[in-house]
Amino acid sequence: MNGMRKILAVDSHTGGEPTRVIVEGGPELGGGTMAERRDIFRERFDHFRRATVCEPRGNDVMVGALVCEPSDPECAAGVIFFNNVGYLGMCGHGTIGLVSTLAYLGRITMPASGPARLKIETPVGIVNAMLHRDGRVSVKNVPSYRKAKAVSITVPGIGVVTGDVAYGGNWFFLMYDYPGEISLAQAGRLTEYSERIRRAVNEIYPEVDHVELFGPPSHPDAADSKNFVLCPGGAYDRSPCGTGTSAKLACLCSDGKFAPFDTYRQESVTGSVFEGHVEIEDDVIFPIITGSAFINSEATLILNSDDPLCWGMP
Ligand code: PYC
Repeated sequence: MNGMRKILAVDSHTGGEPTRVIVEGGPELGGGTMAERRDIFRERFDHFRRATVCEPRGNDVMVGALVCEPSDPECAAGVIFFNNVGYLGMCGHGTIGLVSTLAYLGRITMPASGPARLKIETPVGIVNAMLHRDGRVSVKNVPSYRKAKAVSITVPGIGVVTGDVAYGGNWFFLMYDYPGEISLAQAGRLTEYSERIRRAVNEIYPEVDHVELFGPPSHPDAADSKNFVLCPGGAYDRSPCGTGTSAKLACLCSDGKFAPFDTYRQESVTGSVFEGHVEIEDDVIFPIITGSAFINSEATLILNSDDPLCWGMP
């Protein structure tokens, strides 16, 4: 690369968790499925991921969302999510951020009444989104399920922990009875605790890349539970985590503790809340997550070939 390259991005946050939607200037990934394009992104353009979400332009919490032409003509957009260390299958807070960004850019037409409905293609399947008239966004996620119930694992420095392994668009280990306090003041301790769990869980379930700890909500009238979610790159989710809430709903449904028309409210470690519902079709659980995103900035990222950190911190 010689000289300057410009990338247009819109930044938002969903319950405190940032999403950087790349709207122009992304790599050319061809016309395959979103999973095929994600693989090309990873193999040939990983430097673009680092340049847009890692320091010095981004940070460890930032989630990138590359908007693509969908391969399925029924979809309004395709998207590939990525973070400081790699690629995410789905991203709940990121999809809410993406829909709010498309609305901000005038790319969603509201019908005369009711919500706008759009399909979005992700590497792990099509999700159905609704932009409500008050700006909230609901995402009907990909099928979610529990793979293993009440798995007991010996974690060095902690002891035996028990939890479920479940899929909600990403893979989670869910520990329901975290013995300490879930609060921002404890974020360092929660991160270290979850890292230890992840390392031990990965000996048996290498696919698990997120750890989700649960405790009581701050205000029982405002939420049903509070969580702390460790993401693959070591940052914790500031939002209640859409895919993590989906994994939790799948577990609750499998235990017969949650059914269509019930409402579940998941509070995050920062105090933001997602509302969850489920639809069950032919015994397949589709979680529906509702939240709000707010636009923070429109940015032109400048990649200057003279900059030794042009492609992000090593
Ligand atoms: O909301 O699904 C989510 C998510 C995954 C990683 C960060 N946020």
